[in-house]
Amino acid sequence: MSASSSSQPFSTESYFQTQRPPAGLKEKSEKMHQFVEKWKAVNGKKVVLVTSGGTTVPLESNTVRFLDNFSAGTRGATSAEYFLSQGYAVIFLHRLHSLRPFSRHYSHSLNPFLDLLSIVPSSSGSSSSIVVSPDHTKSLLPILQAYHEAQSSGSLLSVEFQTVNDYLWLLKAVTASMASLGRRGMFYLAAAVSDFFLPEERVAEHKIQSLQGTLSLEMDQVPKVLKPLVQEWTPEGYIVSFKLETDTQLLIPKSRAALSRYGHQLVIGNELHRRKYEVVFVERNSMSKPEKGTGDDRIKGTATPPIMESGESEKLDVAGLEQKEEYKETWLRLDDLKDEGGKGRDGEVEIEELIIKELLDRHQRWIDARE
Ligand code: 9Z3
Repeated sequence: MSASSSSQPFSTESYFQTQRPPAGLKEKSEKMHQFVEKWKAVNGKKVVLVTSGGTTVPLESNTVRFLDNFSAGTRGATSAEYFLSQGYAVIFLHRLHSLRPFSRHYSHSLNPFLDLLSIVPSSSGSSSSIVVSPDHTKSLLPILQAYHEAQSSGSLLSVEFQTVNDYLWLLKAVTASMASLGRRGMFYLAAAVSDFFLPEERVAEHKIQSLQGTLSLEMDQVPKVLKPLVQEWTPEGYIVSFKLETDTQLLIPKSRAALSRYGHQLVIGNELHRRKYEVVFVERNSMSKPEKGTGDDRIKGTATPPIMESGESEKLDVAGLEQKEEYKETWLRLDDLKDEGGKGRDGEVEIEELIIKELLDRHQRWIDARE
């Protein structure tokens, strides 16, 4: 498979001009818009968009095969629960069939729900009944209560995507609605988004036949939509992106590079195998000045084009970024949470509890700093 393309890279603009919107976009966008409007009318209510799960890249339009991203959606589904418990209204934009808030505790592979249940035999000819086994009741109760609370208040809206194209169009649409929340809106972009895609004109209509021998694919780079999202679509939103690496050495320099390029508030770095136990918050040192002509200008409210256009290679001046003192890093580790006596709802410690706790303060400060 070839990962390079000889054609002109897609900018965000040319992407949306040439790639068709997915079926159902209008209805889903309208639902998200109504949700935002409902909560905007509630004084002081904060709204967060949580994106979650992997995106697919179909190889055929009658799709039999597709490329996928590993994410199960644990980070997003877990975080959504903690945001709800902290009073946020949550738009949960997630990959079809990935983990969802509340039901994630009973995923079919880890904790099949049938294992929770016991049959109570009939005593006098009436039919048998089913109950939750007593040893599961204690852990299920708070989950069910929180789920019912989210249902009755209408504070959780779940919207599905499957392909990277679905994701990009839905992200654009929901951001347009959330922009009107100003600083009350938070973007928590935890979905594992493909870096490469096949433009629709190069997607085979029917199942690719094996008769042709080897299969070569030339994929285009997905435009970096974080750039217009931060600088044009929602200049006031509090934006948190995630950076995933498998080489720990790259985590901090690449997170700094993303901050510098896009000018948003926070990058949460995580290494693939340690992601459930530790993450690093990378942000601008409040004393440091944004660089002129980079995405950093956004923190002064004067966004100008960033140093790197979409489609350019991600060459990193690691040494340069390491010398700068304008970034600070805060590591969050599960041990820190245990020390404070925290624990997840089902008794297991979850790093998302710590992440959301840290974000609350930062988001509030962002709101309070409004001029
Ligand atoms: C993340 O880094 C998430 O934390 C994970 C969560 C995908 C690792 P799980 O769903 O995993 O709990 O299994 N998300 C962002 C990944 C991503 O695509 N980041 C892009 C990048 O690293 C930038 S937006 O380049």
